[in-house]
Amino acid sequence: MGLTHQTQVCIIGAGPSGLLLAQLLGLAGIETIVLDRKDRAYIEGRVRAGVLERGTVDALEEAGVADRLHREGLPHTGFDLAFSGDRHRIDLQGLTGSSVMVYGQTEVTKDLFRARHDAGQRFFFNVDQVVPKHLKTAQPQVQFQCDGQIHTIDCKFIAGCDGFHGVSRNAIPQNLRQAFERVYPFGWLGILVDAPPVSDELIYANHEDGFALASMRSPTRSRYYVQCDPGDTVADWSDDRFWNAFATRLGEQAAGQLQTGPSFEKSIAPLRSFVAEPMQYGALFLAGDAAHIVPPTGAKGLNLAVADVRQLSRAFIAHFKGNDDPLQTYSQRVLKRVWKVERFSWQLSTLMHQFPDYGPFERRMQRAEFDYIASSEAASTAIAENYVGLPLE
Ligand code: RFL
Ligand code: PHB
Repeated sequence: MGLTHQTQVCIIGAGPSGLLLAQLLGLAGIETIVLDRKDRAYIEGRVRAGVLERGTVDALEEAGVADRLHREGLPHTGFDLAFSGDRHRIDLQGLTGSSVMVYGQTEVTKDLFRARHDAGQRFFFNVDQVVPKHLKTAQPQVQFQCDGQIHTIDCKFIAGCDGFHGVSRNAIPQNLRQAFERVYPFGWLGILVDAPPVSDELIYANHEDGFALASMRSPTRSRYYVQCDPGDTVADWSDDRFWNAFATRLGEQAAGQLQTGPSFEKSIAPLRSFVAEPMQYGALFLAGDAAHIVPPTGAKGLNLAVADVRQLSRAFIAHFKGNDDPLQTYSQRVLKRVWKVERFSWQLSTLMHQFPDYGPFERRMQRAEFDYIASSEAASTAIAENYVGLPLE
């Protein structure tokens, strides 16, 4: 005998997608239950994204969780591309009239958790054996285990916000789904350090030793990355090795400003492009990393997740007001934008990394593309308009 619960939308996953969806639906008076296989402290501590598009900031404002973001976030009006030491600034503000906000995903997640906690959100943490069921019927269910008991949630809809390693995507019958994937032959090693950022703006650098990215979390906290081998572990990267690689790859001019220090977080992320189609099956709707992954080079993953959730929340709200059209077309509408963002992230990753199978010809092609971008306002604008975020479809 298990325990049974009722809600309107059962949300699987308490990452940014699931929490924002719960918040936007909650504000519209729609009831949700949120499940996660981890707990709140673990989720809040997961260091990931750092750059928010204008549309993401708008969504967080709409959700009523943007006060701290406006106080503590760092507006950035441009960033640098560097190639073997040469630098070109992409003037986001000048080329598009828009800018981005540097504010960590950890902080977005904390703000959302606080808002949901204050609103009395029903959560289940540390859940296991999650199974979305009866998706093509009028009585869908989510079954799971928690604290040694079997629970069943009866709901109208299920939102699969459980990230790339979640179960929701695979609940769509295999013969009805397709996956498109590219795994890149390298990873990113990232560190956090309490030292002022090497530059006021982000620097994405391609050097013959590999890619490096200088980012930040605050005026006193830096987030730096280097391209590493896909099989590397953090044990292969002492702080000394990291700082040497990072300084070389950034180029002399920037490296001259570099303040180092002991890293207090170090992790490796693989790079992947992935899209699952469709993003809906019966009562199940996918959003965020559950349906698609981008390599982090364009800072798009979290932003894409938020764009999905914005559309999905509006579609659920329309449904409960009697209009089913936006839900019916959700998958096809969001996938159009997903593919454009996949294209940009893939293109920028291809331009900025060292590929093990590249020879002198490909290297010259990368250099020519960098020189073209640096000399063409049209090419710089194409990068800028993608970086600040494409409009919702
Ligand atoms: P998440 O954040 O993975 O959350 C999914 C949640 O689901 C839970 N879960 C389950 N719960 C219940 N049952 C199951 N069976 C479950 N399986 C999983 C997980 O515990 C988790 O809590 O997905 P979501 O919400 O869609 O959010 C996506 C973003 O987290 C992701 O796209 C970004 O972090 C990507 N990303 C970046 N995005 C940006 O927009 N800008 C950036 O600057 C940026 N930098 C990055 C990044 C990702 C990185 N890594 C580590 C992958 C930098 C890095 C290094
Ligand atoms: C980050 O600050 O973590 C970050 C910034 C830009 C990216 C990826 C990650 O493209």
